[in-house]
This record gives sequence, C-alpha cells and structure tokens, in this order.
Amino acid sequence: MSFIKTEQRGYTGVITLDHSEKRNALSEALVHELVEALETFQKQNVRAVILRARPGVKVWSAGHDVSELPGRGRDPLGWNDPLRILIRTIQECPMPVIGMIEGSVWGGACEVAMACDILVITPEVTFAITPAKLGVPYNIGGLLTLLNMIPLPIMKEMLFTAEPLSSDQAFNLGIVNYIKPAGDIEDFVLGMAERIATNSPLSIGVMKDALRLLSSAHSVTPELFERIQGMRRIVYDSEDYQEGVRAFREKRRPSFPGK
Ligand code: KGJ
Ligand code: KGJ
Repeated sequence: MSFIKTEQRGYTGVITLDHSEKRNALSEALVHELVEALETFQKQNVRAVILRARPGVKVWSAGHDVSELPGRGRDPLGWNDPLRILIRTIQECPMPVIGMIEGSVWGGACEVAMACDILVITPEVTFAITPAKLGVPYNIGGLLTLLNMIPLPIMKEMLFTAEPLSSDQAFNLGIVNYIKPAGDIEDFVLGMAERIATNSPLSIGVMKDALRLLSSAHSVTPELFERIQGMRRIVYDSEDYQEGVRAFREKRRPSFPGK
C-alpha cells in the first residue's frame, strides 16, 4: 500500500502525502516511504524537494500516529521513532525541502514543517503542537527543531495550551516565508524550486548542512542530558501518559490526574 505519491519534474522532486483516511498521520509505514523517496530523489540528482499534501485537504498531517505510540514506561519519541528518523532525514538531506502546506498541521507534523527549509502556506493553515493533550514528553532534539523556528514565548504558549497558531501569526513571526492563496501556491512553489535548481547544488547542500550544524551547536553536558531524560521519563512512566493515549484511542477527552 502506498501512503505517498512522488513525481519528478526536471530537477524538482515532489512528494505528496496521500493517506487522507488517517489524515496523513506519520505512521512507520508512511515515514518509511517518505525517507525512501528522499533517498531516491537524491540519487536521481533532484535539486529541490517539495513536500505537500493533496490539493484542498483539510488536514496536512495529523502528526505522530498515536496508535503506534508505545505503552507506558517506554520513551515514545526515542532515537529510532519514525518521527525522529523523518526529521533527521529532512534536515540532513542536501537538497532544500520546501514545505507547501494547506490545511491544519498537528503535533509532530509541525516539527516536520519546521524541519523544512522554506515554508509556503495557504491562509487557512494552522499549526498546533499537542503533546500536552496526550501526556507525551516531547524529546530534546524535537524541542530544538521548534526552538530554532519559534520565539520562546510563542512556543511556550503553543506547547502549554496546545492551541493552534494561525497562518498570519506564523507569517508575522517569520516562521513561514510566504502565504499564498490555494489557487496560486503550486505554481509559486514550483517556480521557487526551479530557481533553486539553477544554482549550485554543492554550495546549497553545504550551506544547508553548515546551518543545521550551527543551529544545533548547543553544548549539552552528559549530566544535563541525563537530567532532562530523567525528567522526561517521569512523564512517559506516568498515569497522565497512559490516560492521554487511551483517551485518544477511545475518542474522548482525557482527564489527567497529574501523576
Ligand atoms: N494518529 C493516528 N490516527 C489518527 C491520527 C493520529 N495522529 N489523527 C487522526 N487519526 C485517525 C482517526 O483515529 C480516524 O481513524 C481517522 O484518522 C480520521 O480522523 O477512526 P478511524 O477512521 O479509524 P478523525 O479524527 O475522524 O478526522 P477529523 O474529524 O477530520 O479530524 C482531524 C483531526 C486532525 C483534527 C483529528 O484527527 C485529530 O485531532 N487528530 C490528532 C491530532 C493530534 O493531536 N496529533 C498530534 C499527535 N502527537 C504528536 O504528533 C506528537 C509527536 N506528540 O508529542 O504529541
Ligand atoms: N566582482 C568583480 N567585478 C564586478 C562585480 C563583482 N562582484 N560586480 C560587477 N563587476 C564588474 C563587472 O564585471 C563590470 O566590469 C563592471 O563591474 C560593471 O558591471 O566588464 P567590466 O566593465 O570590466 P556590470 O555587470 O556591467 O554592471 P551592471 O549592469 O550595472 O550590473 C550591476 C550588478 C551588481 C547587478 C552586476 O554587476 C552583478 O550581478 N554583479 C555581481 C553581483 C553578485 O552576485 N555579487 C556577489 C559576489 N559574491 C560574494 O560577494 C560572496 C561573498 N559569495 O560568497 O558569493
């Protein structure tokens, strides 16, 4: 079964998320296809990638596949979790990835968007980061992806309320590059990708990697790392985590005991 569609137009590779039944949730299977598509594009000398969903969707992606979150007591966002693999693949791929976004963007899908190099969105787009609705402790690398894009007070508001950020706010904060009407966005993004493709891919790839390395150049001591991991563990060991994931599966509001 295929959860994405891919197309190559000259030097531009287009990946379309195509699993509307599950609102393009980032399941292991979907992420596997996405990672493979990016690797194939790289081999085929693609110079710019567009990551999009089907035209007109209400949900660009619902984020982490909640049905695949592990039970209580295991890190839900460990190093080999599909979301973590996808984020690293986008960040480490030498071609610029343009996120072309229509519809709402949830949880880990916000991080996928923020891992893209350039964002072009339609006016209806919203971004909501929702681990607090599930009792999930977001991981350190993931927080850093977001922190590199979103000012701290806004990020705190998003994480603590789990409410959506509008397209206008995202644009005014410099999180997204352009807002374009749905009728124009495709031509605009394809044009940008073509212009990127006329420039030196070597120069671009090295600058992208250098920016990634520089923007993650925070020194974390082993003690600090272990301290944060220890704090996160309290959360994924908790009744809150169990309740959050169970409530999602049972399609009801969670009631968090706070322990
Ligand atoms: N994971 C797994 N399945 C999902 C997810 C998801 N994230 N989102 C939706 N689905 C499934 C539903 O369970 C339904 O399955 C189907 O997709 C359509 O969803 O019952 P089934 O048909 O078998 P639904 O809810 O009926 O669609 P809409 O009414 O259109 O609502 C779309 C929404 C995106 C608003 C809604 O599905 C929703 O709120 N989804 C969860 C969004 C969310 O909070 N995602 C963040 C997940 N967490 C993270 O990514 C992370 C990393 N985290 O730390 O928390
Ligand atoms: N270096 C050396 N010579 C230059 C440069 C330059 N950056 N820019 C212009 N010239 C020379 C041209 O070769 C002409 O010399 C003259 O200045 C007038 O330029 O043929 P000559 O008369 O002996 P031109 O192109 O006839 O003038 P305009 O038609 O008025 O155009 C002006 C422009 C600024 C648009 C055009 O010259 C241009 O595109 N220049 C290059 C701009 C550019 O890309 N600069 C970035 C260089 N790279 C970097 O700074 C870095 C650090 N980098 O990493 O890439």
